Amino acid sequence: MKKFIGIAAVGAILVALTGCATDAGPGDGAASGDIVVGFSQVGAESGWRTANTKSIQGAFEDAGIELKFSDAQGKQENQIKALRSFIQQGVDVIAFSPVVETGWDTVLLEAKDAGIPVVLTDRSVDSEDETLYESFLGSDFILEGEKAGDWVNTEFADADKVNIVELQGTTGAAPANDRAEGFRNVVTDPKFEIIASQTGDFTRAGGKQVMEAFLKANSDIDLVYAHNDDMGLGAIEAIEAAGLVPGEDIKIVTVDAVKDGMTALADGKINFIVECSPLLGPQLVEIATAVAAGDEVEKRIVTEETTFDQEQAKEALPDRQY
Ligand code: GYE
Repeated sequence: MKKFIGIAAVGAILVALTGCATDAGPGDGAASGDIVVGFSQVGAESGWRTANTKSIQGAFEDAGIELKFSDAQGKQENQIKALRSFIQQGVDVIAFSPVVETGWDTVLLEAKDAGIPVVLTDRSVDSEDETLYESFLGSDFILEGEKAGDWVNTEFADADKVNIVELQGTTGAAPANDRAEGFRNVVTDPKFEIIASQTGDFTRAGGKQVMEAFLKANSDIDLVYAHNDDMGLGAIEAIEAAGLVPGEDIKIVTVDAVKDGMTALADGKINFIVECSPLLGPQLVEIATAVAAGDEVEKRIVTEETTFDQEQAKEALPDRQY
Protein backbone atom coordinates (compact mmCIF):
# COMPACT_ATOMS: atom_id res chain seq x y z
CA MET A 1 0.00 0.00 0.00
CA LYS A 2 2.74 2.40 1.06
CA LYS A 3 4.60 1.72 -2.16
CA PHE A 4 1.64 2.88 -4.21
CA ILE A 5 1.21 6.02 -2.16
CA GLY A 6 4.89 6.73 -2.81
CA ILE A 7 4.48 6.33 -6.55
CA ALA A 8 1.33 8.42 -6.57
CA ALA A 9 3.16 11.12 -4.64
CA VAL A 10 5.97 11.29 -7.17
CA GLY A 11 3.43 11.29 -9.99
CA ALA A 12 1.68 14.21 -8.33
CA ILE A 13 4.98 16.08 -7.93
CA LEU A 14 5.80 15.60 -11.60
CA VAL A 15 2.34 16.65 -12.71
CA ALA A 16 2.54 19.72 -10.52
CA LEU A 17 5.91 20.70 -11.91
CA THR A 18 5.32 19.99 -15.56
CA GLY A 19 1.63 20.62 -15.98
CA CYS A 20 1.24 17.18 -17.44
CA ALA A 21 3.47 14.25 -16.69
CA THR A 22 2.67 12.46 -19.90
CA ASP A 23 3.17 15.15 -22.51
CA ALA A 24 6.47 13.71 -23.64
CA GLY A 25 5.89 13.26 -27.35
CA PRO A 26 7.61 11.32 -30.09
CA GLY A 27 10.83 12.79 -31.37
CA ASP A 28 12.03 14.15 -28.06
CA GLY A 29 13.47 10.83 -26.99
CA ALA A 30 11.32 10.79 -23.90
CA ALA A 31 8.67 8.18 -24.59
CA SER A 32 9.59 5.52 -22.06
CA GLY A 33 10.44 2.89 -24.67
CA ASP A 34 13.04 5.14 -26.26
CA ILE A 35 15.31 5.92 -23.39
CA VAL A 36 18.29 4.05 -22.00
CA VAL A 37 19.20 4.38 -18.34
CA GLY A 38 22.56 3.43 -16.84
CA PHE A 39 22.45 2.39 -13.21
CA SER A 40 25.45 1.76 -10.96
CA GLN A 41 24.60 -0.25 -7.84
CA VAL A 42 26.72 -0.38 -4.66
CA GLY A 43 27.02 -4.18 -4.60
CA ALA A 44 25.20 -7.05 -2.89
CA GLU A 45 26.28 -6.49 0.72
CA SER A 46 22.91 -6.92 2.43
CA GLY A 47 19.32 -8.13 2.20
CA TRP A 48 18.32 -4.50 1.72
CA ARG A 49 20.61 -4.19 -1.31
CA THR A 50 19.26 -7.38 -2.91
CA ALA A 51 15.69 -6.11 -2.51
CA ASN A 52 16.70 -2.71 -3.90
CA THR A 53 18.31 -4.26 -7.00
CA LYS A 54 15.24 -6.41 -7.58
CA SER A 55 12.93 -3.41 -7.23
CA ILE A 56 14.94 -1.31 -9.69
CA GLN A 57 15.44 -4.04 -12.30
CA GLY A 58 11.78 -5.08 -12.04
CA ALA A 59 10.43 -1.55 -12.35
CA PHE A 60 12.46 -0.74 -15.47
CA GLU A 61 11.50 -4.05 -17.04
CA ASP A 62 7.81 -3.40 -16.31
CA ALA A 63 8.12 0.07 -17.84
CA GLY A 64 9.81 -1.31 -20.96
CA ILE A 65 12.85 0.91 -20.43
CA GLU A 66 16.32 -0.42 -21.18
CA LEU A 67 18.45 -0.51 -18.03
CA LYS A 68 22.20 -0.95 -18.20
CA PHE A 69 22.96 -2.36 -14.76
CA SER A 70 26.44 -2.34 -13.27
CA ASP A 71 27.48 -3.80 -9.89
CA ALA A 72 30.36 -1.88 -8.24
CA GLN A 73 31.11 -4.63 -5.70
CA GLY A 74 31.43 -2.04 -2.96
CA LYS A 75 34.18 -0.04 -4.66
CA GLN A 76 33.98 3.63 -5.58
CA GLU A 77 36.60 3.19 -8.33
CA ASN A 78 34.34 0.64 -10.04
CA GLN A 79 31.43 3.06 -9.83
CA ILE A 80 33.45 5.88 -11.37
CA LYS A 81 34.45 3.53 -14.20
CA ALA A 82 30.82 2.52 -14.72
CA LEU A 83 29.68 6.15 -14.84
CA ARG A 84 32.38 7.00 -17.39
CA SER A 85 31.34 4.02 -19.48
CA PHE A 86 27.69 5.17 -19.37
CA ILE A 87 28.81 8.64 -20.50
CA GLN A 88 30.77 7.11 -23.36
CA GLN A 89 27.81 5.00 -24.43
CA GLY A 90 25.64 8.11 -24.43
CA VAL A 91 22.86 6.83 -22.19
CA ASP A 92 19.92 9.20 -21.67
CA VAL A 93 20.01 9.15 -17.86
CA ILE A 94 22.54 7.99 -15.29
CA ALA A 95 21.34 6.83 -11.88
CA PHE A 96 23.51 5.54 -9.09
CA SER A 97 23.70 4.79 -5.41
CA PRO A 98 27.07 6.19 -4.31
CA VAL A 99 29.17 3.78 -2.21
CA VAL A 100 30.62 6.71 -0.25
CA GLU A 101 29.66 10.39 0.02
CA THR A 102 32.86 12.12 -1.11
CA GLY A 103 34.84 12.32 -4.33
CA TRP A 104 32.18 12.60 -7.04
CA ASP A 105 32.54 16.12 -8.42
CA THR A 106 34.88 15.31 -11.32
CA VAL A 107 32.85 12.48 -12.82
CA LEU A 108 29.56 14.28 -12.19
CA LEU A 109 30.93 17.28 -14.05
CA GLU A 110 31.85 15.00 -16.96
CA ALA A 111 28.23 13.78 -17.09
CA LYS A 112 26.95 17.34 -16.92
CA ASP A 113 29.28 18.44 -19.73
CA ALA A 114 28.00 15.51 -21.81
CA GLY A 115 24.44 16.70 -21.17
CA ILE A 116 23.43 13.53 -19.32
CA PRO A 117 21.17 14.09 -16.31
CA VAL A 118 22.13 12.23 -13.12
CA VAL A 119 19.74 10.92 -10.46
CA LEU A 120 21.04 9.85 -7.05
CA THR A 121 19.15 6.97 -5.53
CA ASP A 122 19.30 5.71 -1.96
CA ARG A 123 22.56 7.46 -0.96
CA SER A 124 23.70 11.04 -1.40
CA VAL A 125 26.95 12.76 -2.34
CA ASP A 126 28.50 15.69 -0.48
CA SER A 127 28.99 17.84 -3.61
CA GLU A 128 28.39 21.50 -2.88
CA ASP A 129 27.35 22.15 -6.48
CA GLU A 130 23.80 20.83 -6.55
CA THR A 131 23.51 21.39 -10.30
CA LEU A 132 25.66 18.25 -10.72
CA TYR A 133 22.55 16.10 -10.24
CA GLU A 134 18.84 16.46 -10.92
CA SER A 135 17.36 14.72 -7.95
CA PHE A 136 18.11 12.61 -4.90
CA LEU A 137 15.57 9.86 -4.11
CA GLY A 138 16.01 8.04 -0.82
CA SER A 139 15.60 7.91 2.93
CA ASP A 140 16.39 10.50 5.57
CA PHE A 141 19.18 8.60 7.34
CA ILE A 142 19.61 11.18 10.09
CA LEU A 143 15.95 10.76 10.97
CA GLU A 144 16.42 6.98 11.02
CA GLY A 145 19.26 7.34 13.54
CA GLU A 146 17.08 9.66 15.61
CA LYS A 147 14.21 7.15 15.59
CA ALA A 148 16.58 4.43 16.85
CA GLY A 149 17.77 6.83 19.54
CA ASP A 150 14.23 7.79 20.56
CA TRP A 151 13.46 4.13 21.17
CA VAL A 152 16.65 3.77 23.24
CA ASN A 153 15.66 6.76 25.40
CA THR A 154 12.24 5.21 26.11
CA GLU A 155 13.47 1.64 26.57
CA PHE A 156 16.17 2.66 29.04
CA ALA A 157 14.22 5.46 30.74
CA ASP A 158 14.67 3.91 34.18
CA ALA A 159 18.28 2.72 33.79
CA ASP A 160 21.17 4.43 35.59
CA LYS A 161 23.93 3.46 33.21
CA VAL A 162 23.72 2.03 29.69
CA ASN A 163 26.72 0.66 27.79
CA ILE A 164 26.17 0.84 24.05
CA VAL A 165 28.17 -0.74 21.23
CA GLU A 166 27.67 0.48 17.69
CA LEU A 167 28.07 -1.51 14.48
CA GLN A 168 28.58 1.14 11.85
CA GLY A 169 27.83 0.82 8.15
CA THR A 170 30.46 1.16 5.42
CA THR A 171 32.98 3.85 6.36
CA GLY A 172 32.23 7.07 4.51
CA ALA A 173 28.79 5.95 3.26
CA ALA A 174 25.96 8.42 3.76
CA PRO A 175 23.80 5.99 5.80
CA ALA A 176 26.75 5.22 8.13
CA ASN A 177 27.60 8.89 8.65
CA ASP A 178 24.00 9.97 9.12
CA ARG A 179 22.74 7.08 11.25
CA ALA A 180 25.65 7.69 13.64
CA GLU A 181 24.86 11.41 13.72
CA GLY A 182 21.09 11.03 14.18
CA PHE A 183 21.53 8.60 17.06
CA ARG A 184 23.92 10.97 18.84
CA ASN A 185 21.49 13.87 18.27
CA VAL A 186 18.97 12.29 20.62
CA VAL A 187 20.88 9.87 22.88
CA THR A 188 22.39 12.70 24.91
CA ASP A 189 21.80 11.76 28.55
CA PRO A 190 25.22 11.19 30.21
CA LYS A 191 24.03 7.82 31.53
CA PHE A 192 24.45 6.50 27.96
CA GLU A 193 27.96 5.64 26.88
CA ILE A 194 28.99 4.38 23.44
CA ILE A 195 31.81 2.17 24.71
CA ALA A 196 32.78 0.82 21.27
CA SER A 197 31.99 1.71 17.67
CA GLN A 198 33.36 0.05 14.56
CA THR A 199 32.35 -0.66 10.98
CA GLY A 200 30.89 -4.04 10.05
CA ASP A 201 30.57 -2.87 6.43
CA PHE A 202 26.79 -3.48 6.37
CA THR A 203 27.39 -7.26 6.12
CA ARG A 204 26.30 -10.13 8.35
CA ALA A 205 29.86 -11.54 8.49
CA GLY A 206 31.23 -8.11 9.39
CA GLY A 207 28.65 -7.63 12.15
CA LYS A 208 29.45 -11.03 13.60
CA GLN A 209 33.21 -10.52 13.57
CA VAL A 210 33.10 -7.06 15.13
CA MET A 211 30.58 -8.16 17.77
CA GLU A 212 32.83 -11.09 18.73
CA ALA A 213 35.65 -8.62 19.38
CA PHE A 214 33.32 -6.29 21.32
CA LEU A 215 32.19 -9.19 23.52
CA LYS A 216 35.76 -10.24 24.24
CA ALA A 217 36.76 -6.73 25.29
CA ASN A 218 33.61 -5.81 27.27
CA SER A 219 31.68 -7.90 29.77
CA ASP A 220 28.87 -5.41 30.37
CA ILE A 221 27.24 -4.52 27.05
CA ASP A 222 23.58 -3.47 27.43
CA LEU A 223 22.70 -2.52 23.87
CA VAL A 224 23.80 -3.03 20.27
CA TYR A 225 22.95 -0.28 17.81
CA ALA A 226 23.51 -1.79 14.34
CA HIS A 227 23.22 0.47 11.29
CA ASN A 228 21.46 -2.34 9.41
CA ASP A 229 19.63 -5.63 10.00
CA ASP A 230 22.37 -7.79 8.50
CA MET A 231 24.98 -6.60 10.99
CA GLY A 232 22.42 -7.05 13.78
CA LEU A 233 21.85 -10.63 12.60
CA GLY A 234 25.60 -11.24 12.65
CA ALA A 235 25.74 -9.80 16.18
CA ILE A 236 22.99 -12.22 17.27
CA GLU A 237 25.19 -15.14 16.20
CA ALA A 238 28.14 -13.76 18.17
CA ILE A 239 25.99 -13.11 21.27
CA GLU A 240 24.51 -16.62 21.19
CA ALA A 241 27.97 -18.15 20.69
CA ALA A 242 29.08 -16.27 23.83
CA GLY A 243 26.27 -17.96 25.78
CA LEU A 244 24.11 -14.83 26.09
CA VAL A 245 20.51 -14.25 25.02
CA PRO A 246 20.09 -11.61 22.28
CA GLY A 247 17.10 -9.34 22.89
CA GLU A 248 17.27 -10.01 26.64
CA ASP A 249 20.82 -9.99 28.04
CA ILE A 250 21.80 -7.58 25.32
CA LYS A 251 19.14 -5.49 23.58
CA ILE A 252 19.42 -4.84 19.84
CA VAL A 253 18.12 -2.01 17.68
CA THR A 254 18.71 -2.02 13.91
CA VAL A 255 17.71 -0.23 10.70
CA ASP A 256 16.12 -1.64 7.46
CA ALA A 257 13.28 -4.08 8.33
CA VAL A 258 14.08 -6.71 5.72
CA LYS A 259 12.40 -10.10 6.15
CA ASP A 260 15.26 -11.77 8.07
CA GLY A 261 15.48 -8.79 10.41
CA MET A 262 11.71 -8.76 10.94
CA THR A 263 11.77 -12.50 11.66
CA ALA A 264 14.44 -12.01 14.35
CA LEU A 265 12.38 -9.12 15.74
CA ALA A 266 9.22 -11.26 15.87
CA ASP A 267 11.27 -14.02 17.56
CA GLY A 268 12.41 -11.59 20.27
CA LYS A 269 16.09 -11.58 19.27
CA ILE A 270 15.98 -7.99 18.03
CA ASN A 271 14.06 -5.40 20.09
CA PHE A 272 13.28 -2.63 17.61
CA ILE A 273 13.77 -1.90 13.90
CA VAL A 274 13.65 1.44 12.11
CA GLU A 275 12.36 0.89 8.59
CA CYS A 276 14.38 1.91 5.53
CA SER A 277 12.56 1.05 2.31
CA PRO A 278 14.56 -0.46 -0.57
CA LEU A 279 11.58 -0.36 -2.96
CA LEU A 280 12.79 2.64 -4.92
CA GLY A 281 12.39 1.19 -8.44
CA PRO A 282 8.97 2.56 -9.46
CA GLN A 283 9.81 6.07 -8.25
CA LEU A 284 13.18 5.94 -10.02
CA VAL A 285 11.43 5.04 -13.29
CA GLU A 286 9.15 8.10 -12.91
CA ILE A 287 12.06 10.42 -12.17
CA ALA A 288 14.31 9.03 -14.93
CA THR A 289 11.52 9.35 -17.48
CA ALA A 290 10.85 12.92 -16.44
CA VAL A 291 14.46 14.10 -16.48
CA ALA A 292 15.04 12.40 -19.85
CA ALA A 293 12.16 14.49 -21.17
CA GLY A 294 13.82 17.61 -19.80
CA ASP A 295 11.15 18.06 -17.13
CA GLU A 296 12.09 19.48 -13.79
CA VAL A 297 11.72 17.19 -10.81
CA GLU A 298 11.91 17.71 -7.07
CA LYS A 299 15.54 18.00 -5.97
CA ARG A 300 14.92 15.82 -2.92
CA ILE A 301 12.34 13.06 -2.70
CA VAL A 302 12.24 11.46 0.75
CA THR A 303 11.06 7.88 1.19
CA GLU A 304 8.19 7.34 3.65
CA GLU A 305 9.06 4.96 6.48
CA THR A 306 7.88 3.60 9.79
CA THR A 307 9.27 1.67 12.78
CA PHE A 308 8.50 -1.79 14.20
CA ASP A 309 8.48 -3.23 17.68
CA GLN A 310 8.20 -6.98 18.28
CA GLU A 311 4.38 -7.11 18.18
CA GLN A 312 4.21 -4.97 15.06
CA ALA A 313 6.77 -7.25 13.38
CA LYS A 314 4.57 -10.29 14.04
CA GLU A 315 1.65 -8.53 12.35
CA ALA A 316 3.65 -7.21 9.39
CA LEU A 317 5.69 -10.34 8.68
CA PRO A 318 3.14 -12.37 6.67
CA ASP A 319 2.81 -9.55 4.08
CA ARG A 320 6.46 -8.57 3.98
CA GLN A 321 7.62 -8.75 0.35
CA TYR A 322 11.36 -8.64 0.96
O1 GYE B 1 20.51 0.28 5.11
C1 GYE B 1 22.06 -1.28 4.19
C2 GYE B 1 22.65 -1.32 2.85
O2 GYE B 1 22.14 2.55 1.64
C3 GYE B 1 20.13 2.50 2.84
O3 GYE B 1 22.87 0.04 2.51
C4 GYE B 1 21.23 1.72 2.24
C5 GYE B 1 21.95 0.82 3.21
C6 GYE B 1 21.07 -0.18 3.94
O4 GYE B 1 23.71 -2.14 2.71
O5 GYE B 1 21.49 -2.50 4.56
